[in-house]
Amino acid sequence: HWEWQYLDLMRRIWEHGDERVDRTGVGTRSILGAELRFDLADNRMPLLSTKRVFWKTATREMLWFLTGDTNIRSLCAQGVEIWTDWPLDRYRRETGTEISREDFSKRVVADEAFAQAWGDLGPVYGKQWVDWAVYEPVAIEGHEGLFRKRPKGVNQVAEVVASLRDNPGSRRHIVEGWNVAELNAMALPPCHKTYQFHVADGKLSGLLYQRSCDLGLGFAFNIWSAALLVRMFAQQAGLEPGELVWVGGDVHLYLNHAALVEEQLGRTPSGAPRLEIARRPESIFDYRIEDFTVVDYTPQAHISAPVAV
Ligand code: UFP
Repeated sequence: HWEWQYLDLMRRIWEHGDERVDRTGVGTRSILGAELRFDLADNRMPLLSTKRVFWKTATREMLWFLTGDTNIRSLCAQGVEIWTDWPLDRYRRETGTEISREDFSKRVVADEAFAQAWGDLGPVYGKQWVDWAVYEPVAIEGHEGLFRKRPKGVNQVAEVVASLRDNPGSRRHIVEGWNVAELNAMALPPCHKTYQFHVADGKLSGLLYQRSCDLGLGFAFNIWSAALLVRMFAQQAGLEPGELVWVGGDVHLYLNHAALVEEQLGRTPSGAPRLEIARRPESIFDYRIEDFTVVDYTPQAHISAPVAV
């Protein structure tokens, strides 16, 4: 079962990872560099069976990325709170207000001006994926060295769909989130920073390079989302799903995840969940949550663990 790769990696890091103080202050055990491979044939998906993964939440997030939106408002409106802690933190810090996460999220949904002021994450994934800023020189005499921002940036996602169709053999099918000049303006610099696609034999494979991976919590979402992205690109380009390759940079377990690690390493993977996509939308930007159904997913119980912010 593919999931042993994940559990073996978890055991290896827990037992042999370097103990390090990290940005969050929680502390991790960590290694540099890891690779996992998953065969996406027959609509199979890398959905963990050793704990329940809320794939719809991850799917809603992925669809939100594709809209280019960077405000948490539409996520909160759908009950998706995975990004809420960052704006909430800033709001509490800058206003000194004690507000619960629930009330903050409700206010973001109810009050558009409030959402504009406090709900934006900066130029995170969505912005970089579909509207990477481009600056071009303007020629005005006596004002050399002036640049202006093009009204529309680069839509990397649309360009990759086109290049998969027009030039399948290319080695440049890349969607990049790591916009060096804009990192400081982002609530969190991209973790799943680079996607590369590869066409062979009528099949589309994808590689995700994830610079930083919380193996106990983030990974389950990231691997699902990467596979989902490959499936959407494949459908749009008229290709069959091939392989998903996951490459991790700093792969770590938080020291306060001991209970999760122990519980999950005691479980045995089973089953082969599949993702059915109900229709082929006009473009990669037109998928809706109702288009996705997961079948044959019978996971073991969800394991909750604290998130390091
Ligand atoms: N993290 C993930 N996947 C994600 C995401 C965050 O694993 O998609 F957004 C984890 C990795 C790390 C922390 O533990 O969040 C980000 O912290 P840093 O930026 O310091 O690497």
